Amino acid sequence: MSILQQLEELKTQALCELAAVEDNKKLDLWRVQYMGKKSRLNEVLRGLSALSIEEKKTVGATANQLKLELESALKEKELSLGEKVISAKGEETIDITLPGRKPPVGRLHPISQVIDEMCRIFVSMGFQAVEGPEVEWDYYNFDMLNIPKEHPARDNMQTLWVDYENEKGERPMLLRTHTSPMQVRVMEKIKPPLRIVVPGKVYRYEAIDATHIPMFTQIEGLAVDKGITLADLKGTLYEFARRYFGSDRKARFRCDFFPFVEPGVEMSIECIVCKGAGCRLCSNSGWLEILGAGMVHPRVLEGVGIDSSVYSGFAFGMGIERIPMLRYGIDDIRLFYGGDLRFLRQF
Ligand code: FA5
Repeated sequence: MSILQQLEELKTQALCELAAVEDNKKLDLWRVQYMGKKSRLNEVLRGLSALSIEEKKTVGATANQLKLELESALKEKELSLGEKVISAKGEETIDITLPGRKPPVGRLHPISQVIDEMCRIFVSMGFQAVEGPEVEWDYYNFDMLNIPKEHPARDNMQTLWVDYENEKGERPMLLRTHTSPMQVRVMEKIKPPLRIVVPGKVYRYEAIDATHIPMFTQIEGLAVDKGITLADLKGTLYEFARRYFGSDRKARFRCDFFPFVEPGVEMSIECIVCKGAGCRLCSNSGWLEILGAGMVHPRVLEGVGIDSSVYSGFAFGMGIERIPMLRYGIDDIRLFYGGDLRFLRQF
């Protein structure tokens, strides 16, 4: 039998015997037999110098690996027997004075924590939090938002279709590309005055980089009442930025286009990593766009039967991942979904 085969056999035998050990006395015997000076493993390790260079490489690595495996199995066994002590009568008892072992405790994912915090801020401003479906009709995702079939704005939202062309070419289904379809679903059911926020996942067939991923989360905001103006929109979002980022962080609005608002704007926050100087996170612009917004388009209001000559409203859609990135200086969005506990445990 080759030395490697002998080591393999030794491993099986040692681990089987260790599994059967029930008390510390037997564990000591096991330790001497398999890990002591005169053990077979030690013999092999001592004899390495007599082997050829090639053999030394393979036998040495296998023997060292086996040593590590036996040490860790021994440690585990010691822990599991740790609470057992031998009484004066030679019987095994449990030492109840030992501290208990802490069970591993999970926590909410950082994005869930941010959603909670954001909802709390908006609820304190009079908004109500609601949720909607992630698999959506083309009708709500586009048509009712003033984006008809041939509208070029559909191209900006790289859509993942669930059912692109059904037999009659009607009501195709998709993974929602934004949370805005909930504007329509809510207004169909609730008549103004209304103020809601809608957090949830959205999906886009998009190239991945430090600020873009194909599944991300958004929070939609919608307020409809008599006399709502762009000043209300700006006031609400400045107040959100002040409460979440602190009063010394700069925020800016610029014009933007979305078919379901008029006028449309985007809001950006000064980059925390470079303080506006330009870096990878902000594509060297010094700013990171966090949301699109605007005054609800009269066609959207009329589509759900709300008289746009009486009521007006504002809406916004914020990318949630970018919010903690800007607060904590996280320079890659992929970290949220990489499953690396060293990152996740920091929240
Ligand atoms: C929209 O999705 C509009 N529905 C927003 C809106 C709502 C406008 C209401 C007007 C009224 P946009 O495609 O720009 O807009 O996305 C909004 C935000 O989502 C962006 O500002 C950004 O913060 C975030 N975002 C967009 N794409 C990605 C992506 N691939 N990965 C991570 N975040 C993204």
